[in-house]
Amino acid sequence: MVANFDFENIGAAVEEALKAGVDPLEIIDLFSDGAREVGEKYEKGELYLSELVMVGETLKAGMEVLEPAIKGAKSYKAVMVLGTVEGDLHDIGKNVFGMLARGQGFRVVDLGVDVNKERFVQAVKENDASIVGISCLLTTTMLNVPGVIEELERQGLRGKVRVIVGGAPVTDDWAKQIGADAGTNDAVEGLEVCNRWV
Ligand code: B12
Repeated sequence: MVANFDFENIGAAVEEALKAGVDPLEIIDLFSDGAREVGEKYEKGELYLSELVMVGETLKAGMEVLEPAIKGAKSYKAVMVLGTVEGDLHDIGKNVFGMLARGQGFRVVDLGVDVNKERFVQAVKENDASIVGISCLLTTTMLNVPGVIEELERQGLRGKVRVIVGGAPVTDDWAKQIGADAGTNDAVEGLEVCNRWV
């Protein structure tokens, strides 16, 4: 459904799957598979940007129906500041991760997309956060992630927070090389790491 950008019917299909007892995490995996397939086609020039936009809308429509099935924690175990790095407008994966984190009892301060290093640091201070989650989907905007970590260091906050970077091009090795504590292209794996930290 994602790969066919069927944004009109995806909500009903997700609802049906949930009613049939399918695990919401399994549905997220299917979304990611569909997005990957589309991304590859776009890369090969088999799809237009307008179709990529429609895929984004389809993913969002599906996530809207999925969200209530994942939410549910009443108290929180840690505060996490989350945002998509400067220059990057992709937010679907970040929202998936944020939603799962909320569902597991984190208070998530979501700063949105195109977030510069100063806003990340300010939000850490204002919310007394212990985790910073940075999303990035473009190889070009990956270059902006080290700046956030440097700014945390400059302001004396690096020892107080753990930093996790996520997004399709992110690997744990790369994240550690740039001074983050962890990196992943999988929200569930990211959440396991955060749970170990608290
Ligand atoms: C939908 C989409 C868009 C939509 C975004 C809509 C939105 N609101 O987000 C639109 C159409 C706006 C878009 C625009 C562009 N896009 Co785009 N897009 C995609 C696409 C198809 C899917 C992304 C997605 O939502 N995936 C589904 C989610 C669930 O997966 P995910 O983001 O990876 O997130 C998962 C994990 O990574 C993780 N995660 C994500 N964030 C975080 C954060 C933390 C802390 C943690 C722990 C985990 C985590 O959790 C999620 C679940 O497991 C990808 C293809 C791909 N393979 O990713 C291309 C892709 C990312 N886009 C690409 C490009 C080139 C662009 C544009 C530059 C196109 C253009 N010419 O303008 C622009 C850039 C705009 C900008 N400045 O950001 C390229 C990037 C290539 C590269 N090497 O950098 C890709 C890879 C497509 C391709 N193969 O060419 N795009």
